[in-house]
Amino acid sequence: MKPQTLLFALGLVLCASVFGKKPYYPDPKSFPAETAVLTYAPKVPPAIKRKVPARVKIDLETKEITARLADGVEYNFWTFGGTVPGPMMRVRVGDFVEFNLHNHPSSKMPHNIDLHAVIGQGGGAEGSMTVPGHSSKFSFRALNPGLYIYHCATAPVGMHIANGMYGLIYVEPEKGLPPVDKEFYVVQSDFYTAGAFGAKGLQPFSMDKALKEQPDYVVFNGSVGALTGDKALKADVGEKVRIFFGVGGPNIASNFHVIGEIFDRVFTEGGTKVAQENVQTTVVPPGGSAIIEFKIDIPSTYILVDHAIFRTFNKGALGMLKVDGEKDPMIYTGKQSDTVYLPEGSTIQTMPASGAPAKKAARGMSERMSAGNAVYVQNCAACHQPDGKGLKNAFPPLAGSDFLMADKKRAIRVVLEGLAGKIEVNGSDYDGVMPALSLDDEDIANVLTYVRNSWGNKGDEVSASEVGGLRKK
Ligand code: HEC
Ligand SMILES: [Cu+2]
Repeated sequence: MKPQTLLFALGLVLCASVFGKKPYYPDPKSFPAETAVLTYAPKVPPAIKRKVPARVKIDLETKEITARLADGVEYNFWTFGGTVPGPMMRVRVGDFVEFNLHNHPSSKMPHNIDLHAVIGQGGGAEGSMTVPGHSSKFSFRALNPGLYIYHCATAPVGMHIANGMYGLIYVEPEKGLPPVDKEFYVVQSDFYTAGAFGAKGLQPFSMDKALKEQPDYVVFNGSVGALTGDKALKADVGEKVRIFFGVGGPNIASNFHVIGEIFDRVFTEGGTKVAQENVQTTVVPPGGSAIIEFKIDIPSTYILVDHAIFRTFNKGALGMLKVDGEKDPMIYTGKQSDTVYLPEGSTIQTMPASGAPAKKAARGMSERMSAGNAVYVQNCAACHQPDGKGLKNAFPPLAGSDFLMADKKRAIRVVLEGLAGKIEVNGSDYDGVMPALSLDDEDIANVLTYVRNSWGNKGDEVSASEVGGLRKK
């Protein structure tokens, strides 16, 4: 044999041993066994401390429930674990996961699970198809680290996802992530209801709107207000925050932004690289995710939004991160002055009329209250807040407002004509501008009846003719 031929043959053997060999996956029988910690949003399972792969057992139950989608609005959710999103799971790359899916006997539908972290038929869907009152088991090796969506993939798939069946599983890389002070689990998704946003009662799923991709609701963590008020995320000045963010869809990508913050680092698309630093808004598609990190410098209420902004102020995609701590005027001063600016010829602006078709007049107090609630949600809540408590120094409260309750005619004029100039409400001064809203007499009568009889307020009915009598001809 010529020396060249010998070298060539040797090369072949070497190549085969390096590239051709199947990678070696140790038998998980020798692994330590443990049960995964599952957490409900916005909680995140603890970081994994062990340095070796384990045999991890996960039990997850599918359950169909009726629950709150917004105030006064109920929905028949199909869920993992009884919540939307389903619980978050955390394993480590190389782990061998035994997955048990239990479908509650009260379910009407079969369900399964497609974990994007799984390499295998349907991401586990085929191995986990489970009829009501049954359990299925399949096992997988977590080959790729990253943050993955899981969802139900039972036909009609769109409907199972639209009804709430999704969540996140994080597969930690070998070295884990650098420690932070607070970790949060947030999932955005869209809902399609027979009634419009805010329409009361149990709302059935609208296949028509889902097909047109026109959601009535776009929300964080399964309902309007899941991350506001008492349920706001909390952190302190100086802390580092990490958000495990996913989009369940079914249809709508998120333009995720936190008002008043900048993302220091983003693992875009839920992958293992910090693909970008100093990010304002990150796009996350349905069935996708991102890991977002930032340090908090000053106290504030930071607002989590989908920056396709009508989704935030009109469809529910609004969350809060409340941060306490010491102010730092070297970073942000807060408002330093506020003076009236009224250039010549300026008046209160008028919002355009909606052009909605004429509607039936409400008969009686209870019809007025429910019609008024709908007007309130669409026209007033963005400023005066869903709970009527307003926002300090900006929007006066309607709940318990002495200004509102003292003078019915004045209240009608406020909504008819707008309001500017200094007023006092419950002992606090406000000097803002409320726009005239172009509502008709009926809507104004309904909304004022509603605000004068909600949140502890007690007043009489406001009629459309009372409003008409005060309308300037
Ligand atoms: C764009 C924000 C905005 C919207 C929308 C809005 N308001 Fe106001 N509203 C204000 C501001 C600001 C004031 C205080 C104005 C001032 O300081 O002179 C105010 C004042 C009031 C007051 C008198 C003060 C009080 O607290 O009692 C009433 C009553 C009121 N609004 C009712 C409504 C109703 C009802 C709607 C919906 C039909 C509505 N507002 C929509 C911003 C808004
Ligand atoms: Cu399902």
